[in-house]
Amino acid sequence: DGDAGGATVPVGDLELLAPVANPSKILCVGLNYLDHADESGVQAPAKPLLFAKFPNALRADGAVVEVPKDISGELDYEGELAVVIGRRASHVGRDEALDHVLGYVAANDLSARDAQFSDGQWLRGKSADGFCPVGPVVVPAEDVADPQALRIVTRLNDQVVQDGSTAEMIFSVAEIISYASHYMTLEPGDLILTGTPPGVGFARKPPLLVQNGDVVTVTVEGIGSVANRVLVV
Ligand code: PYR
Repeated sequence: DGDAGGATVPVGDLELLAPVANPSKILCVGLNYLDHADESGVQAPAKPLLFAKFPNALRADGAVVEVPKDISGELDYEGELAVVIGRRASHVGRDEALDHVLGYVAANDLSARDAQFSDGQWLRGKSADGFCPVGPVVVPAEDVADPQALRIVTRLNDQVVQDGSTAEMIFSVAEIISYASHYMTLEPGDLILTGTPPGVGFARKPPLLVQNGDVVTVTVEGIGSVANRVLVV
């Protein structure tokens, strides 16, 4: 508002971070990598499997994720490429879908497997406070040559636990945006987590779950790393 007078606000980072701070929607895509569907013991979905988190789940890079004891039984990591919408998208085709992207950010779809799988739907296990770390910054779409050619590496402390590529997605970023936009209008600032490659903790033998004090780091090539310590409180 140019008439407000008073303080000027440096844009720079703010311009990029502000939309992510309070999105009207956080959509996620479950089972969007074939080998992850396999390790999860389910068939790959025939269309994007959309689920949601709320903004209470958002945490910045470096923030501690405090998880109440009640839901800390089977905590798991999921490294993902996330998309920030830049232009309202309603009923958009695949060919125009990427024109609606502001940029990309690394994300961790933290999950409490016990809650996720015991409820009959995933909300409680996916949207507890702090279950959606994103960061460190949104990289503008024009600086990302091909969102379907990005390596995703997840570390649990120093151990590499996921090492995949967005090339392996079943449904591309463009397909996800197009599909979702036929059901719900996507607004600027909305965040879409596009699914996780194989290597999640609950599917390992033996399971490798996130313990009190562990640090999970998700690195998306060319986009950045989001690292968060998890504390059980
Ligand atoms: C996911 O793909 O997000 C699961 O939690 C299985």
